[in-house]
Amino acid sequence: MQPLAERIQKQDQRALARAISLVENDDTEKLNLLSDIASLKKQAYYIGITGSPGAGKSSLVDRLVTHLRKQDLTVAVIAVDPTSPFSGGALLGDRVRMHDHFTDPGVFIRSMATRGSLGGLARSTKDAIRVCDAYGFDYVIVETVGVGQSELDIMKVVDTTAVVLTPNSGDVLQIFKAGIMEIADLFIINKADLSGVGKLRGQLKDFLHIMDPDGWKAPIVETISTENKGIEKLWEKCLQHKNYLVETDEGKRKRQEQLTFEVYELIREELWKDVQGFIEADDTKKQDLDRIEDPYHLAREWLFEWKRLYRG
Ligand SMILES: Nc1nc2c(ncn2[C@@H]2O[C@H](COP(=O)(O)OP(=O)(O)OP(=O)(O)O)[C@@H](O)[C@H]2O)c(=O)[nH]1
Ligand SMILES: [Mg+2]
Repeated sequence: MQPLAERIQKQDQRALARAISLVENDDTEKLNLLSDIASLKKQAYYIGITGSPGAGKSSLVDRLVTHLRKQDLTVAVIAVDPTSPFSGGALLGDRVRMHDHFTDPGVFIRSMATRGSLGGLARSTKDAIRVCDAYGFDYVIVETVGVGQSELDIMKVVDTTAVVLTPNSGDVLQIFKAGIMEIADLFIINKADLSGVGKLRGQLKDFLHIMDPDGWKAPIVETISTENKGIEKLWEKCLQHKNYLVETDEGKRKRQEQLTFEVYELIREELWKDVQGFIEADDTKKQDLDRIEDPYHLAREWLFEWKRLYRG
């Protein structure tokens, strides 16, 4: 096992931070590290919190962390910030709103940005979740902004996905269109101190009625994170979903499906790096790219050439 993996197993937070930087920068050591880490898996529970900018996700996560710490549970928070090329420092403090937890050894907070990561933000976030799991946290909470493909991808690895909505924001339609409704296990109406809560709840129920899934029916919880209201109820619903996943074996199925997907994704990524290197090392190929007429023909030709070279 790699020394870094060993240090993570011994709960060295600096090693944890370093490992996440490795996956974020798509370091050549990444696959070896992740492979060692996979064998250390400790069964943390993953929770994803998504919603529009400013919906109150970080404030909610902050309250949840406090709630968990009171029960002596440890937690890692990964804040995904697709808009920012930076991570760490003051920016993280401001966006994540968790100043009180930064010095608590039972809490680890990390922001993931687009910087580096060839495999994409979703890929490096999933790897970071795994690294936090191997460290031995009880819970890993992932905060993502917005409703893009990369958020949807990230939400596929978490066990419970909570979607945060606010009154009078027009969020519901957005979320419905983006396909988030299908993956939501829990809806949070935050800023329930504002007017329009009843209307939002009604709209949400209408959409949920259209969906009418067979198994788990996503509950709606109201919170006012600034006043620490509704947090216990929110946690209760998270645990209910967790129990549902365990009792029905749905959780196992979900994780297994995700692992299969990841094997394919990793193969695709590694193969592509290989093929890309092969293309970019060849100047005539680069010239060909400037005058493509038939992309199908070119792709087939290059793949054929690459296969002949590498498969012997
Ligand atoms: N009135 C009211 N304001 C709230 C509530 N929760 C959060 N806010 C305020 O909403 C603003 C955004 O809160 P954040 O927790 O940073 O929201 P976020 O969703 O993490 O924001 P981004 O990470 O920037 O997308 C802050 O000014 C909070 O004080 C609430 O329940 N009621
Ligand atoms: Mg935030």
